Amino acid sequence: HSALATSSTMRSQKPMTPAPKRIVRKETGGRGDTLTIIGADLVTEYDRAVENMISSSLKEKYPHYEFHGEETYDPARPLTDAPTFIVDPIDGTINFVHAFPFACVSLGFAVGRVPTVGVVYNPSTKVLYSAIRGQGAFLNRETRLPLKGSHVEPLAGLKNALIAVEWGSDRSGINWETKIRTFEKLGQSQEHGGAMVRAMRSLGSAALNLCAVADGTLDLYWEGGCWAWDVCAGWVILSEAGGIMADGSPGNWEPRLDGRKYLAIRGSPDGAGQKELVEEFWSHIQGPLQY
Ligand code: LIP
Repeated sequence: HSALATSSTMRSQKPMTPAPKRIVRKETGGRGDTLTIIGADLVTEYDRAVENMISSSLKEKYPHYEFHGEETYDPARPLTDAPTFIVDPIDGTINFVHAFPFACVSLGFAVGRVPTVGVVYNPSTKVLYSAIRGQGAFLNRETRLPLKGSHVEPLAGLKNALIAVEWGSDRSGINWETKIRTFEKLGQSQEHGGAMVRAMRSLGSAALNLCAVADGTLDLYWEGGCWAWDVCAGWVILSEAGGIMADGSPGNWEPRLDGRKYLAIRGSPDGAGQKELVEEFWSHIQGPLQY
């Protein structure tokens, strides 16, 4: 779809993150988004250049595998069971544009729509997460996840949890209503019927949120509206670190890779408290998520 180039309005440019030269606004098209979300759904020339670099190199080395990337996604070619690279060249583009150092390259690979290989790299912090299904998850190639000591605390309910939620780019309609009513319920005191989680964060990168749940920094992450390229890599890392991925809507323990709503829970000793935390969270969701 056509794109409209505008000049960048960078306010602060910290040395660790290269400053995007211009922002290209997404228009109505491929992903079914609407023009009303233009202000929150950005793509820079860097997103396109990085995806181009990754896809050319992967296609050269693995010509028989499919490639599914955020910037070249074609809704006429949805995800299939074929071995597929699933890539977000810059996950956390808004952070990247604002030089907030929480953005990454998210490289996933799925077979039969099962997330199988995941690599997530944040160039600002130089932190690399990686995992292969059945072979464990690693931090900076050497340290196995979960980090020693990070999962010693059993999960002890939402009121003791640090959780991540995201606004996403679509700020209207039924899904937005469900999200904001759920955010309110999660934060509200228990005497008033809320869950009163310890705290909520919105850090702006699905892949890094999943890695933070994998390494035990976060207890839980919930989002509706993101895409397979946002979650594929992080999902492998999460599962291999002992975490679980459930559906973002109540009742489904086996979410689809392209289902667009996800609930991730960190590992704990013998998995204690994981299912209970999923069910407790589901009980606070205030309406449908329709993707
Ligand atoms: C973004 C995410 C963010 C989420 C947005 C979007 P982008 O990816 O990672 O956490 O809330 O819906 O998907 O657009 O920066 O690659």
